[in-house]
Amino acid sequence: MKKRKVFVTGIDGQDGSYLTELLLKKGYDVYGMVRRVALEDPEHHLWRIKHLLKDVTIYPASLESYPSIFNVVEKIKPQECYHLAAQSFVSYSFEDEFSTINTNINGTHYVLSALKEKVPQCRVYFAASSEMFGNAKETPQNEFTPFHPRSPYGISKVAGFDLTRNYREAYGMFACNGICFNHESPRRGFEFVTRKISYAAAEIKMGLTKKLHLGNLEAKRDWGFAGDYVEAMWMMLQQDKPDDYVIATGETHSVREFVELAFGFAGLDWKKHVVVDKAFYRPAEVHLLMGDYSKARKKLGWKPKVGFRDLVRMMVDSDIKRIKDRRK
Ligand code: NDP
Ligand code: GDR
Repeated sequence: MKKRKVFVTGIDGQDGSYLTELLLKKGYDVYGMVRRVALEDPEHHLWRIKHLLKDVTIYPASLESYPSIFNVVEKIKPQECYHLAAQSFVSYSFEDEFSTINTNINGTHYVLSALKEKVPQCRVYFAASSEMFGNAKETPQNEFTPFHPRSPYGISKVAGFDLTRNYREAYGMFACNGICFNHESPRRGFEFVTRKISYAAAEIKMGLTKKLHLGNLEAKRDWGFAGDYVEAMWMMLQQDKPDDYVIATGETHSVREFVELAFGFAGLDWKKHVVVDKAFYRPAEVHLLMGDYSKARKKLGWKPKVGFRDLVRMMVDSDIKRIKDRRK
């Protein structure tokens, strides 16, 4: 039997790497797009998918260029597409509003339009975000909670969400939004708070540094494990009908709790090392996010497997090992 072809944008990001592992296990023929610069220096840029490169086909393309995306879609003619690529760092979106908004909104529009032109039957997943709830009107947040984004990034995801829904309604495409809450892993980018904390705890334990500068310790997030969330993405595209789903753990924890736990696992007293630094505060903060994933549980049969404590431990242990391995 011919393998199903799947196109993953953002394949070299955190989620792209876990999703690709899942799709290969399920027997898909996996194609991804990365930026040209990544192919010039794969050792550095493609570290998360180094172990998968022999099993996937990678094309250069960029979210800024419709022709590049169109050409890739035309070459692959995928049956499923997971659109994960984005400028995903909320803080940076305040520093460069224009590029975040242009890249994220246009990029999503280009992907949807190219699929509609070349393979309208292709099932497509869009990586929407809990950041769309922003200053949320209710807690926990579900699929009916109104959006009130608090950053250029959040605004760009609301537009991507609406574009995806509209391609479903206007053109009958099988297009789904995954409203994913924060999900982390040992492959998380170093600028996000969880990885910044787990890596600093490991470095301090190993005597490489002494201090960790952080912003708002009181912000609360619903943190899950990325490996669990990519399963939900895949499940959405296997349903009879396209729909939108909240993917979350249903728990919320503050940055302070994450720090306490991470430093505790490393055998450290966080109060001796953490410095609160206004430089890491955001012009507008999202104070409290907690997702209600009951629709995903009922309709997809999905639930998170890794809990908060295990996630923190996994990240700290992995960073300590990473530093030890480097020393060998
Ligand atoms: P990452 O930041 O790890 O990955 C983002 C990916 O997008 C990278 O592969 C990056 O490539 C690619 N990318 C960025 N800009 C461009 C561009 N101009 N052209 C082509 N590719 C580009 O994010 P995650 O894996 O954590 O998240 C995946 C998606 O899910 C993102 O859209 C994110 O906004 C969204 N999301 C993530 C959540 C989370 O908690 N992780 C929660 C909710 C939504 P490069 O390596 O070249 O930069
Ligand atoms: P977030 O993740 O903005 O929720 O977006 P991030 O880890 O950047 O911030 C979480 C919370 O921690 C607070 N914080 C700090 N954040 C960072 N990065 N660095 C710090 O030093 C620091 N100190 C405190 C922040 O103010 C914030 O409240 C992530 C991304 O993956 C998005 O792409 C995704 O859509 C959402 O999760 C859901």
